Amino acid sequence: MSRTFTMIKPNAVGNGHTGKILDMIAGAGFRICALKMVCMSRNDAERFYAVHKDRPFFRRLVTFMTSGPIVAAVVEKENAVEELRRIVGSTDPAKAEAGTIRKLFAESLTRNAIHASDSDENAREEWSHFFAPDEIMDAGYWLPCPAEEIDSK
Ligand code: 3AN
Repeated sequence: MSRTFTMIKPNAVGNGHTGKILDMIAGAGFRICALKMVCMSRNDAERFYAVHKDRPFFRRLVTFMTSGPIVAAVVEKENAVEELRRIVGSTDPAKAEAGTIRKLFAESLTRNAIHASDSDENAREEWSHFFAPDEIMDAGYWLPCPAEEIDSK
């Protein structure tokens, strides 16, 4: 089992699509291990997107990512990085495949609804911006507790 990091971006959160996107991720067989809604500061966004700091779209990206809350999550499945990027679709929504999250919810290359890490190593680095190790739940926390055990208390 492997994990990846995802972030629902301000346009998708603001348009009320958080629940639908999380449902698509869960429907594709992912378990949510960590989940949090936060507003990134400019400094947070600049650090998160540091690899893009020399790209022409960097300022636009930082301004967009700080324009409203985002929902950060760590999700788990076999081949998590590859599988999540498959259901997220291409960076450019015009090229995104039918049925992908970006095809449904992205509005432009910048306002493209969701981020998904592109490698195991980047996933670990990216989720560390949002989650302390003890905020990422192990399977034992979210596997359902047998009802009798609770009802008998
Ligand atoms: P992805 O998120 O699909 O892995 P990256 O890592 O190449 O794409 O780019 C990070 C983010 O930067 C994208 N999600 C998108 O919001 C933004 N971005 C990438 N390329 C462009 C571009 N040419 N113009 C505007 N924004 C861009």
